[in-house]
Amino acid sequence: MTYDLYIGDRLFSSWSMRGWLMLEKFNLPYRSHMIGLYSGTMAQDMEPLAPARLVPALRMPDGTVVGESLAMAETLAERHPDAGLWPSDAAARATARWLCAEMVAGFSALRGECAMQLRNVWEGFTPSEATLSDLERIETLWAHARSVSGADQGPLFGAYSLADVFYTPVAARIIGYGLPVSEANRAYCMELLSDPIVRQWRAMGLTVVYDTFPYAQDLPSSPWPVVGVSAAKPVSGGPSVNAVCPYSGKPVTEFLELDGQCWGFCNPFCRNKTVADPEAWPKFAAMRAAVNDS
Ligand SMILES: N[C@@H](CCC(=O)N[C@@H](CS)C(=O)NCC(=O)O)C(=O)O
Repeated sequence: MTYDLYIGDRLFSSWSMRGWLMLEKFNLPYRSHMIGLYSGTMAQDMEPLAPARLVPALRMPDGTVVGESLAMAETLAERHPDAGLWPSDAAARATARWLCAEMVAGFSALRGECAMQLRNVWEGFTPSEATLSDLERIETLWAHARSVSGADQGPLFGAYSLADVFYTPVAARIIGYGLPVSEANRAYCMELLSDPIVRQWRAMGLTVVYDTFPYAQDLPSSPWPVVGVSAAKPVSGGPSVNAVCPYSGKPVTEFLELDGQCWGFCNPFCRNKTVADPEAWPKFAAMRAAVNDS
């Protein structure tokens, strides 16, 4: 039983990120497929999923296609009642549904003005009044969630749930544009973005090189605060410490250098995602630790 998840460019597609998190964070089996959001192939790539026309889209094991992230969330929660997608407490669950629905329907100023991008932090961005008012509303909703759940920090409803999934791209906008929120809410945003799973999503996104960066701002930027500047860099040849790829076990053909050591991978994508954020990948970390701690 495997789902097929159709997503767009990871650095920018906030809805794709939600779709991916709802499978990945709750350990549901899936294969992901890229849709060419910016390459001009989107309509053609989506044809087999018609009438779904936006990403993410989910194909269920029986072939049924679900467009719209909230419908995907509800479908997955119904099919996997023990996976904890919604909070177990009924009041918390109802409130979490409300927060997700309001996210899908609202915050148009924030979404329009601050397109999600996971590359860097824009310095000196000035939000409009309408965006400030969206942020106020988001903080009100988060405070309400915490008053219902009693969780004064961490996931909104105590245990990680779909509410945290739906607000992770909001956290990326708050951090990526330096938007004003309370210290506690900034800490919550940083916690969402520091999740190793979110770091992996971002690292995979960074493997794509854009001739023109979509949604560029005419502003100075600083490094993404979760990771900083990666200490790894790609190199053209070995020999590497390892003979086989940490991810596939296949012989290595692509290389990176990190802290004076050369490591090998079996394909450029896995090498590049590791260059982007070496700490995000448990299998690579375990391989390094096995060599360096012995
Ligand atoms: N309401 C949809 C929104 C999906 C959406 O807007 N996806 C964007 C990418 S983040 C998209 O497919 N854009 C392509 C387009 O508008 O042509 C959902 O909840 O899934």
